[in-house]
Amino acid sequence: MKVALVGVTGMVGEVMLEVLKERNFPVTELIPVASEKSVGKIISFKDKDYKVVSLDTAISMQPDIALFSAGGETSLEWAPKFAKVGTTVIDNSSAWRMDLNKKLIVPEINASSLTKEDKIIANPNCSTIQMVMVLAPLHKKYKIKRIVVSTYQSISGTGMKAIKQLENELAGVKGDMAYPYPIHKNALPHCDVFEDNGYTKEEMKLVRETQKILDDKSISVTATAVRIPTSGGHSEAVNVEFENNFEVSEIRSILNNTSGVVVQDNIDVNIYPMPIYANGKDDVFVGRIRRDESQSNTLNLWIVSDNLRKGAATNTIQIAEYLVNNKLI
Ligand code: 2RA
Repeated sequence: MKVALVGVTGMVGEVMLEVLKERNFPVTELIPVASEKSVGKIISFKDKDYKVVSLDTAISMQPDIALFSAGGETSLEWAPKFAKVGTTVIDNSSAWRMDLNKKLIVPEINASSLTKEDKIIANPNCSTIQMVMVLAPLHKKYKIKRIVVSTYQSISGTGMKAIKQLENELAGVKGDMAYPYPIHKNALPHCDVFEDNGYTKEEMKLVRETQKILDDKSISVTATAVRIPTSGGHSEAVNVEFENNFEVSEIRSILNNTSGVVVQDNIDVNIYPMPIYANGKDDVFVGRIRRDESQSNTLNLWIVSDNLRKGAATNTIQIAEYLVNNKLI
């Protein structure tokens, strides 16, 4: 499989290289792609050196698949050009997620909707992926009516500039700011830009993408996305109201039997998910499973996952694996 990795020098790009190697994805030739300033750089992959090339050069090499993590503008301009030469694109940006003609895929939930005709496939937002991984099997059983979610998002979701800002603040030195305020000893209710309705794009992604992935516009979702100075993964407090009642024991059993979800939930010995534990792992961890005693048919959950892995790189490569295994490329 000739695989182009567009945005190879970014944080998600680097994790995609790790995950491709870990999962032994059938890469016969790697085509590392980055902006002009990185062209010519050497990228090592599975004991072989590859030179970073430009987008134009990558297209001329006609990759079988292109894994994008290079921002929405690059994806809007270049994904169609790759698709035109027969390449299947899986894109991590928000560019194609709400496009009515593009699929938004979490393999464990809706990969079966993919066909050979899907040449540009959207990878959902990290905070959406971890939430729907847990809620999809519960929706199937109890039918979700409403979700109220508050996120506690790692600075790694913003990228290297944010990591550098926290390092500088901890060292007491001035430097470039990724955020409008200090992030050290702080919590910013501001992930991505604000929309006209007073919600941020990050919060509206949780609303819109959840309805698309679960294929149910009747699900009400409201979100508050908060940035906190962690680096291992995103955490989410989820309050979910179902149409039907449930037994908490049955919820646990369903989640314990959901591929890619790990239940960490024993308050007697302080067992619950945390970013320091989720960091570097591909599973979505769920705990603090408890009935919301203030409202019928309603459940509280705490969900943690590494936003760079299952939230981005691993989900992308799992989509690619599904395409290869089902002979869709
Ligand atoms: C964030 N989910 O955490 C967004 C994009 N990675 O900032």
